Amino acid sequence: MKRLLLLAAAIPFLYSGPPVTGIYEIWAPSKTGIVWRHDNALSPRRYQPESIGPGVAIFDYNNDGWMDLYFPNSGPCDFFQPAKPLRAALYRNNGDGTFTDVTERAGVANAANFGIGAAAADYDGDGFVDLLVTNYGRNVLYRNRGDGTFEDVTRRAGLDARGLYTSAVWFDFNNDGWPDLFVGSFVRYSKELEKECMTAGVHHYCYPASYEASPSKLYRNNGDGTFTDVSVQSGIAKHPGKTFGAVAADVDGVPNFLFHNLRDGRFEEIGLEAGVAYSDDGVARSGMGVDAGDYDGDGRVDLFVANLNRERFSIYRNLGNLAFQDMAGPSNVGQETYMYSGWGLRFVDFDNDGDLDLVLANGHPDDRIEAAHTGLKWKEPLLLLENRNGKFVNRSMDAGEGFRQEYPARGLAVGDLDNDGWPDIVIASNGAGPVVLHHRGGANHWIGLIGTPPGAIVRWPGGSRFITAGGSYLSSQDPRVVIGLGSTAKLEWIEIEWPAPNRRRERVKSPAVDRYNSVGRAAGRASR
Ligand SMILES: [Ca+2]
Ligand SMILES: [Ca+2]
Ligand SMILES: [Ca+2]
Ligand SMILES: [Ca+2]
Repeated sequence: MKRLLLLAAAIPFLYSGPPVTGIYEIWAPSKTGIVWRHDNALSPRRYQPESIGPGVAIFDYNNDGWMDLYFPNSGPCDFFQPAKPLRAALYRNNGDGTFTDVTERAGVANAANFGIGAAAADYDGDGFVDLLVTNYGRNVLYRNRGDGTFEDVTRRAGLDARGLYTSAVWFDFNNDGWPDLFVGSFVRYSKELEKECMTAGVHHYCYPASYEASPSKLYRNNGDGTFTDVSVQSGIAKHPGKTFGAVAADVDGVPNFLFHNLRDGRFEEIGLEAGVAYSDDGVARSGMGVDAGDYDGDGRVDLFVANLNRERFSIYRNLGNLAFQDMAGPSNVGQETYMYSGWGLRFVDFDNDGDLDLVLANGHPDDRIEAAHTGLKWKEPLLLLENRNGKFVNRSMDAGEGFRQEYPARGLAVGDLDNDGWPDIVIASNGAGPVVLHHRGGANHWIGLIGTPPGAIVRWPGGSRFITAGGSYLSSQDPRVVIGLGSTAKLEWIEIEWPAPNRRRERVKSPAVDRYNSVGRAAGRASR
């Protein structure tokens, strides 16, 4: 351990110039064509929603097998009238490292709203992925018509609600085969409700404790294009929180919505047990970005929660029976994250060796923090932490130039943008352009699966992977799963356990490795 620390500290002195290699390379806007930039609506008054977004969605809107990108933008609201019209951006992936802005033709500009986050799923089962955009104002559901265009069906679908919405998650909580929708609400907010938070006569963003909590929304998908608001009957409305991130995972054999709220930023005092108190589903409470994944390979889904600086991030090991233990200390996560404020994050096997590593996007919520606190910065670096038997080793120093820069990062999504089986990363920054980090690849083998829904479990001779929904912050992830196989070039079998209620197990013998395989309904579609 000591030796590792010394090596890491020595690297900057060994190289005088920036290394030309690294695990990730930046795909610059000049190469990708992704020149859109987020406008954070920054005002001298520092209205809270300015500091919250944006997220990013990775999804294949035109079913050509290449993952496309969607970025929400701010827009008109009670405290902000843009000087010139602002819009979100949908970029079509051309499959050659370039992207084409198709926002106008697709009709997803969301220009009338103050956009924050996005979540993609095929809610109506027509084979085309739809898009829910969360806003300060009213959320928007864009139905994918399948011809490259979308229609706003929010009102017809019954999703018209006003508020300050953050992360949304599509997840079939009642196991009827239709994806339901959780929409996190941050706080009760309007221009009039904004508080006075000042240092030396200058406004800065208030901490969440300044605001009144507001209940999140849970909508049941009726299967006919409409939704029923079940926030009250599900108990979610009884627990007004300050929800930033949200993830859905099967932590105990039944689907749980694990949403967390700030509750003055104190997770430890509430405790997860106290938080799992509504109906039969679980509710976890705390920090900002979240994710779920079985990082220690014991067959139970663990949780990760990012917090504000000096709070340490939490990695909750699932002990079974809905008991969790924070492993921040022993896992090294606490030490590596102590000075950061975390937003988008993801369990991802970046080295394709079979275990889940972590990528974290950070940034202080208050752009004026540097004037108030020495040692804290608005822009912070990304972190890449490699899982070595449950301990996380900081690999940021050799992860490429993207990990040596600092960003006002918020959203983060992981997806394979060039279909080479290696996970690329997209960061959405507050008031700046997105950052696309391309994985340079490696020698390890992998197998990709298309068509594994949230709630499914994938097993192979070397381990298992739980398919979750949501996670990160304001963002939506590549729905495909990639299993890293290390040096193993042949796989005897891979098994998919489909979600409840049928829990059917489907075993494929000698599946093709180093490529994506369609399974279930996706396989049916592919063979048509
Ligand atoms: Ca596409
Ligand atoms: Ca659809
Ligand atoms: Ca790994
Ligand atoms: Ca890739």
